[in-house]
Amino acid sequence: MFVADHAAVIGRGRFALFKARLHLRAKMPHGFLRSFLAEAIRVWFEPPLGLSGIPVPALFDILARTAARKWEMMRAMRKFLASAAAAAAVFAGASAHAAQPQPWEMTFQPAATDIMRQVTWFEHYTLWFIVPITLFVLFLLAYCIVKFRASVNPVPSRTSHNTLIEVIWTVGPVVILLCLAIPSFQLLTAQYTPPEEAKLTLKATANQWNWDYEYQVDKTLTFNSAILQDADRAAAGKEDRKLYPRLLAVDNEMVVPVNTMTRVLVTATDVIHAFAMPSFGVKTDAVPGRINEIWFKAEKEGLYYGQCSELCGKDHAFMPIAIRVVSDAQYNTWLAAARTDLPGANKALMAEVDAQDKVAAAGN
Ligand SMILES: [Cu+2]
Repeated sequence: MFVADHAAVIGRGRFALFKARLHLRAKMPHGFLRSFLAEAIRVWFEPPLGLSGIPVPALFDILARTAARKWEMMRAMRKFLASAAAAAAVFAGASAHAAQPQPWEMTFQPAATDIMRQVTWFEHYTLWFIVPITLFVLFLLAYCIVKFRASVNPVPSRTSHNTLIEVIWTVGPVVILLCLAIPSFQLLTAQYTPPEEAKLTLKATANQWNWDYEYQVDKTLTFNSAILQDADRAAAGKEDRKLYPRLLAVDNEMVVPVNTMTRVLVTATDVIHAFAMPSFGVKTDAVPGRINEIWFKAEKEGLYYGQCSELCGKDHAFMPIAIRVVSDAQYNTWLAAARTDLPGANKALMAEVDAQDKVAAAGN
């Protein structure tokens, strides 16, 4: 019935669309289960955004499109939830511009790169398989335990073969694994295929237990980045523990320009460490005598935190990674000043970013 409504909508424009939404909303309590199932089908078969390679079969695509169009309501609801979440993030204050682990966090940190968005998509997609399968197996177990219990089945059945069932439980898992493998390989390929040449190359060298960052630009800039000691907070102007959390804040952050293809060459001097930045969707081992390469293109300015992610010794938990994403102009000013006075350049950059955040907060 909504298909007819939808055709009318196209003809009569926005007012009709509004009316159709109202109509659908009024029907919501009855249609909820159907909406839920349609959404499940859509998420199940929608190809990951921006992924190239083997397309998802067209039939699935048509199903998904039909479902998505028919149940626009679900989207409206999600939009509402998303805007509520965004509003909550704004009210959370200083951390609105930073991505960092939160207490009792159940999901990934918000994505700051396209790759991380794809990782998040794939996680949701995978759950649509895992949860139904787990529930189904749980149901089967419970059903068998109750229905075939010894007290009501004194003489056990001697049935041992059923061709149809055996074909189903062989072909079913194969199809499910294919549904998981195809987008998984697409994502893996995307992670290892930078879409463009890097504009900035950095080298991150891990030591027990801090990082050296080398900017491979005209005149190479090298500095060390170590965990921020509480005693140094005041001198560094990093007393705001929301923005500079304990165990995550560092003395000198890696600074990179926003929307810039950045390549990071990762290595180590002593033992194996790992360079990881959750909201960028990057993680790679830092191996002595060998260089691993990662890339990212951060889309949002802010301060992002990661950690060494390979057990590397007694202070493994105390070698965080902090990346500050700033505008091109701020980056250039910082880079020029950092060559002669790194602490001064960092402070000037922090002051500028703080002032910018205050203006943005006042504008909200
Ligand atoms: Cu380490």
